[in-house]
Amino acid sequence: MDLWGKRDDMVVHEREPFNAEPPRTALAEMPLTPVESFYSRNHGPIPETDPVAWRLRVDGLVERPMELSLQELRSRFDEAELDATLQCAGNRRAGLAEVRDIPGEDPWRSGAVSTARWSGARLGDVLAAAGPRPEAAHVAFAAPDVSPVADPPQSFGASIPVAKALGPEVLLAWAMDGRPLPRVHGALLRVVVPGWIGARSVKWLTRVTVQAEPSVNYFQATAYRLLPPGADPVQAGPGDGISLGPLALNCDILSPDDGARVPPGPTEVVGYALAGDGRSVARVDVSVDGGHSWAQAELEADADPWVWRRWRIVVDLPAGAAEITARAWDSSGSAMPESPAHLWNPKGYVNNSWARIRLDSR
Ligand SMILES: Nc1nc2c(c(=O)[nH]1)N[C@H]1C(S)=C(S)[C@@H](COP(=O)(O)O)O[C@H]1N2
Ligand SMILES: [Mo]
Repeated sequence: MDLWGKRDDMVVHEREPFNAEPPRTALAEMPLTPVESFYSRNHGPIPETDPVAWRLRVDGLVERPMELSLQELRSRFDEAELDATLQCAGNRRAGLAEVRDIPGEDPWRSGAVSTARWSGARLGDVLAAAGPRPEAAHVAFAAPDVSPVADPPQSFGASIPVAKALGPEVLLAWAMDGRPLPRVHGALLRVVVPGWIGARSVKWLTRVTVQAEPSVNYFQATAYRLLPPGADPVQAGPGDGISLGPLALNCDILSPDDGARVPPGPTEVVGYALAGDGRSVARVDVSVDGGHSWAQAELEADADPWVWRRWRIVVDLPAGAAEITARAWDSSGSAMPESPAHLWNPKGYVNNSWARIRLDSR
């Protein structure tokens, strides 16, 4: 269980808790990321769930609190199936860490993003059965994995606003790519919140609580918040900074690999772009001259907003040390900032600066 069934060439940032990402070229291979390549982000030891004893509690500001076995959940609610991309708020942190040190956080490269086909009950259906009271404003998720990272150590948790929780895309998923959820990805049940940072897709789910306020869990109230550049993250407390929820528009180059040796001349470049909560990717520009001139990449047809939009382009690589740059635009006309220096923040979240790779094309 060393690599939790992942491919041998995963970049392992930590073994305990297990934190690993695939090389970018593994993500280039196909639209759905095979489970063995899917990144894994954990804040504490991976719990083992007893499928017989396990129950999901649904409580808080609801008319009819419930306690459901997996069997009851599956028989009472329709099964929905949906492709969705998960992206960690720390994806591409390595680019920010080049600007200024980010102590205590893993330097994720391009691989803390992956796509799967999820099956489960719609959270909205389960909430409708429980009957939210009028004061209901947030839906909180609890799990048993205790994180030593939290101060004081506590189990992982998160919340999302009721309006998002009722969206048909938000699932309580028991399967990934048609198979029961693997333990490392949250068995027996996990939340999947498409279009939002991965941290809200709570794994090993045990409890859904409807409440008037956001979760006070450390990972909602204190971590996964964007602090101003001058703030001391060690001193940060509940409510400081911007709470991260909906994803920011982002894109990346997946092939060729950064640093690869590629002969000059026509070269195919492949990547993805992902827009935030319900927006869609409208255009991807690629440059081989550091952003002086741009060509538009060809976008894959599928425009489902919850899934990354893959793109490709053939560029004419100059001889010598070449650099390829990519940037995306979304359906609101928003673009990505040029430099990670403008985005640097003490915990290294949301690096959506232009994607860059350097190639040796002698
Ligand atoms: N219970 C629990 N859920 C969790 C986490 C965790 O540590 N514990 N990590 C979160 C974060 S930060 C991310 S990015 C995603 C990663 O999901 P994955 O490991 O299935 O790729 O799970 C989220 N859900
Ligand atoms: Mo994350």
